[in-house]
Amino acid sequence: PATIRREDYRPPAWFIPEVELDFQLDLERTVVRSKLDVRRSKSAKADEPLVLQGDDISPTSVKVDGEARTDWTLVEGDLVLPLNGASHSVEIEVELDPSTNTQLMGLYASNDMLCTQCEAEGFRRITFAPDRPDVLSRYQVRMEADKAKFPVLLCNGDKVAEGDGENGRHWVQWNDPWPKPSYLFALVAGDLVANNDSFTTRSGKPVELNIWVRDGDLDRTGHAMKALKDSMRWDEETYGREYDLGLFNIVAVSDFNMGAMENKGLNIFNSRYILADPEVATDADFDGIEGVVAHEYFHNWSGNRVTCRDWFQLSLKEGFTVYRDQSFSADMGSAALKRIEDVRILRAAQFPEDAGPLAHPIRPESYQEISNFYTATIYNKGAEVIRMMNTLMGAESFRKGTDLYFDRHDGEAATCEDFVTAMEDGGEIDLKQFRNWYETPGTPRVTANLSHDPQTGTATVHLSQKIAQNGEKPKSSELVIPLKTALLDPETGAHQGEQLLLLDQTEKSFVLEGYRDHPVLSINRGFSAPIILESSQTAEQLAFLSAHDDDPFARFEAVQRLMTGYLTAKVLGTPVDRDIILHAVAKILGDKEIDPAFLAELLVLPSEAFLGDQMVEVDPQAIHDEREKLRGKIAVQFEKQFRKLYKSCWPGEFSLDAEARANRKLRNVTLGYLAASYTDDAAELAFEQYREADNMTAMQGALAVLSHLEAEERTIAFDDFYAKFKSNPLVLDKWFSLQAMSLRPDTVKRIDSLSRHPDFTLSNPNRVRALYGAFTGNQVRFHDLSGKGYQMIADMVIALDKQNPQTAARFIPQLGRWRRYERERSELMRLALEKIAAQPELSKDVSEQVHKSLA
Ligand code: B3K
Ligand code: ZN
Repeated sequence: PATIRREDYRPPAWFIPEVELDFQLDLERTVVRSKLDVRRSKSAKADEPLVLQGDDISPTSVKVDGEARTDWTLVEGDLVLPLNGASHSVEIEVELDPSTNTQLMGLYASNDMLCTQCEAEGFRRITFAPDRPDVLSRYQVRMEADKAKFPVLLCNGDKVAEGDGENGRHWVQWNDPWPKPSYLFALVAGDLVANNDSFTTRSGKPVELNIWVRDGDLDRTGHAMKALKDSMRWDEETYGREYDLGLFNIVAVSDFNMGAMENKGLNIFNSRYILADPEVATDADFDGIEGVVAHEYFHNWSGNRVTCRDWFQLSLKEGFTVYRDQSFSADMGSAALKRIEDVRILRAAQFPEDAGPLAHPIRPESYQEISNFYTATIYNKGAEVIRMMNTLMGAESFRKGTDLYFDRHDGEAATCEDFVTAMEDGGEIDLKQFRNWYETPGTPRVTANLSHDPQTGTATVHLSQKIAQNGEKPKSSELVIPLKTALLDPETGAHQGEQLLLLDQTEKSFVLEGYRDHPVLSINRGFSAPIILESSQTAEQLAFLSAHDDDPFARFEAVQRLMTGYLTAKVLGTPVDRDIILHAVAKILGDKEIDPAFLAELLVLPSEAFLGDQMVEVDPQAIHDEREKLRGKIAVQFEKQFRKLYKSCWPGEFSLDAEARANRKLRNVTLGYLAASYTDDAAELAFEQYREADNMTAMQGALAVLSHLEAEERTIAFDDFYAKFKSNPLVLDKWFSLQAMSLRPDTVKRIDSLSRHPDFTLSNPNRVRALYGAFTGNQVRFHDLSGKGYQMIADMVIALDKQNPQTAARFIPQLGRWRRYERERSELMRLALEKIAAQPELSKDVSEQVHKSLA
């Protein structure tokens, strides 16, 4: 496949100010007529032909200025039409069969409804067009369909007319006043009902809000609607951004490759990010909905009003919008817990990516298939880079920068460089060197050492940075790394205030005055920079921070570092002291001030995957064994406390408020420890929690414990759960996932049989992720030495690639980490990749990921 390079960007030769589309919709045969008002760019050559992208479509008719034309050609799917002159009207007709579109890109069918996904390059599967984000058009769309089968017809913008046609058909005319790139086009046709509400913008404009779902799901849309209204208010208050249409529609669909899509005025969502009630959704699901609804809504400004010039700029909208949704969720709930969650995600998904063969900067230099670049790097590291700007600039100056950015580029297709320049101009700051973050792949390593001179009372923080050398070569070497730091009194833990240390050279020292005693270093507080910290802190100092640090993230981090240090030493067979950990846990458990949700966070051991990431060579079984031993020891040592906590945090009547949620979380964590304490009643306890649960958080927590056990309670509970929820696909996904995450030795076999379960299908991405996605996260079973786990994933990828390349390609990185594992596993993983690579007809998506992983 061809490689597209950032440096090869050329502005479009033709612009399309106006687009008219007419859809005759049907599941098997849809006719699309388009009328494009094409204008030659002043900088284009006078005989530059019109090239309109197409993918898997062919025109049934082409007309220019009303005259039929036959002198067009199809070149690699694209329609090439010789044209002279400056402007024309081009009409094209295309026929589609949405029912056979298994890629879920373009126009496709999901449960008898029709919907679209165009980002990044799906519009070209609907009709021929300059399918690139820097061509913005005003769209007028007429949709016509059978009224009984498709009573609801939705598109971007405002509904301007509707009526009944012949033969039981009806039509609706839509007009979107805001020029947009083709990737933001969307339509939906189906038998849907709406949760209808309204919002008045701060300048007094009324907005009609609808969340469209299938009949029967209506009473599960309340949380999403609240999140939408909260987001609309928040964006007004925090960024001064108001909604700009009279109508905002959201539609939930069951078959969707990603989480959701920000199409102008018509967001389309994976139903898992809309539907929730306590009986079917966990607290984490509720949070996911709030975050994704906000994310898509925020795109209306960061993405839609100001869009991307080309796909290399993807982080311009995604990194910024993730940062915006993270800040929103932090404001809606607990900022401390949200930050811990954000960092967990970054470390679980982005750090490994940045350390492997698929590493790329947040603004990549090249790609083969853009769908492969919707990555944790673009999204989550992109968000960290925006967060660092905020840290450097301060909130007020940051806001001045974003105001100028929105103002200056409204209605335009902008670049990351435009964003940084606007932040500099509006916020009055120099970001010249900071720009290096945009082109540097890899997670920087920072070493931090503290020295102290009792004579002068000075403490010196010695810092140095090292840029990783992997993936695309960095052009630059020195990053601007903002490190929030405090020096804690070794007795009391008090400090004289937080300081921002800017590490902007390879090495730099900061001398701080006024420390009679040797203070304890608390650095990268709040995770102010997305780096790996290599500090020389002793276990004693970490234990001190884990008891005293007033920055919740830093306190959490101290516990994590303490445990990580212990566990990695154990795996390597290095002598290490365990008592210090047990003392730290005792202190945490004894801290009366601690909030239960935070306590639960502190008690969770670093994940097996994270521990593996700290090692030069990963042995998942050894890591698992050591981690379980420590868990068991903590569990036995503090069994009484855990039992007491477990009883005392019974959340009572269901509520979504912070206290009830905290109790549910702590309850699940303590149940996990009780089960790990070799008590005889683990299965009984978990089963009782399962039976008595009035909410999914408690049920799932109980099932997660049962899933590993050899007890009849496990079978009874899983069978019961299936019987209860078999008609709810989102809950059934949990049933598949929980079994795929089981530590039982027969898990690989169980997955094999689940893949033939009547409820399993490769056609639904949620179901595929539920089974196989959960399995690849199950370190000890996925990495079973038999290699069967790898083979299973390879075979699934090969089968899925024929239907849905985008979703298939998402599984490659798990195998792509083969170089990190011990020899035997490494070889087996590589063989699985080779098997995929040897397939005769791989999609561009899978081919790019596999070849880069093997290179
Ligand atoms: N912008 C969409 C991504 C869709 C990409 C599909 N290949 C979702 C989001 O980030 O909001
Ligand atoms: Zn997004």
